[in-house]
Amino acid sequence: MATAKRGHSSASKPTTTDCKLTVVMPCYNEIKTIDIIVGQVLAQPFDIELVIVDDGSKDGTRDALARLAAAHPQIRVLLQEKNQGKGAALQRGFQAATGDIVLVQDADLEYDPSEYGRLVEPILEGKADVVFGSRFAGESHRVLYFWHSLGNRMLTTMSNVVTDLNLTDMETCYKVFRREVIQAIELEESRFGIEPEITAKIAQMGVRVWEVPISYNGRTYAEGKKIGLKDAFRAAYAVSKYGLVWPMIGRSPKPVRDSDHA
Ligand SMILES: Nc1nc2c(ncn2[C@@H]2O[C@H](COP(=O)(O)OP(=O)(O)O)[C@@H](O)[C@H]2O)c(=O)[nH]1
Ligand SMILES: [Mg+2]
Repeated sequence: MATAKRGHSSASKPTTTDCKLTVVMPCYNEIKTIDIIVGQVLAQPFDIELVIVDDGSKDGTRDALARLAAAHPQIRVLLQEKNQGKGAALQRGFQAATGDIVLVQDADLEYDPSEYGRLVEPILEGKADVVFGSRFAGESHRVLYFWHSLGNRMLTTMSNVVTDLNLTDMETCYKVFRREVIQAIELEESRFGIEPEITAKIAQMGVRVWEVPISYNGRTYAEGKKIGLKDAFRAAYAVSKYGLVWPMIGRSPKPVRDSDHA
């Protein structure tokens, strides 16, 4: 990682750099949004490697991805033979990543790539190993489902209880990692249980976690949102499956030495 190119909102702080950013995009039947989101990602002022993992799409997304990959050398498309879930797609994308920093980007338009600058800033400043973008930390967001947001808050609280992290949005898509950190974690969850699993394993590593506010343009079920009650139950199960060992055995976070950071 090295020098600064251009910042997000604050001109005085070092922000985007000529470090390489790998954006891992899990993608399942997103024909309505894939061209737009890919355009938005590639427009960000980073040296970007965009790893798109298609999860067995059947709506024409695969043809769109072939066209996009042919037009943009920064794009690598990985095809899952059959639908396996967001977690499996992320696992494949993380292993394929070659950038200094790895960031998760969903293929719908709920999260805004113009916020990458603020998301990577704590890592570039050498303060963080992992950054979560929080939809509940004060940025603008579309007003949508109450029960859905209550579910999110409950899952975050349950996760915090077992990990002893004070996150405000465990389920966020925007999770950013130093590549060495995410590639050191063995992941198992194939579907939406991946979010609490990543969070618990990050907590157990004792790396430095930061949270930054992000905006959120949530979509409705009519607009294509797919996550549902079943996924919430699986996430709750994953919170206890991967998180419970942590306070029980009273392990202290391992200090991260300065020499561990690029
Ligand atoms: N729902 C769903 N999304 C998947 C799957 N595999 C990959 N994805 C991608 O994972 C991301 C999150 O899914 P999404 O349905 O937007 O979740 P939600 O917005 O939280 O309801 C999107 O980019 C999906 O295209 C899958 O099997 N099911
Ligand atoms: Mg989504």
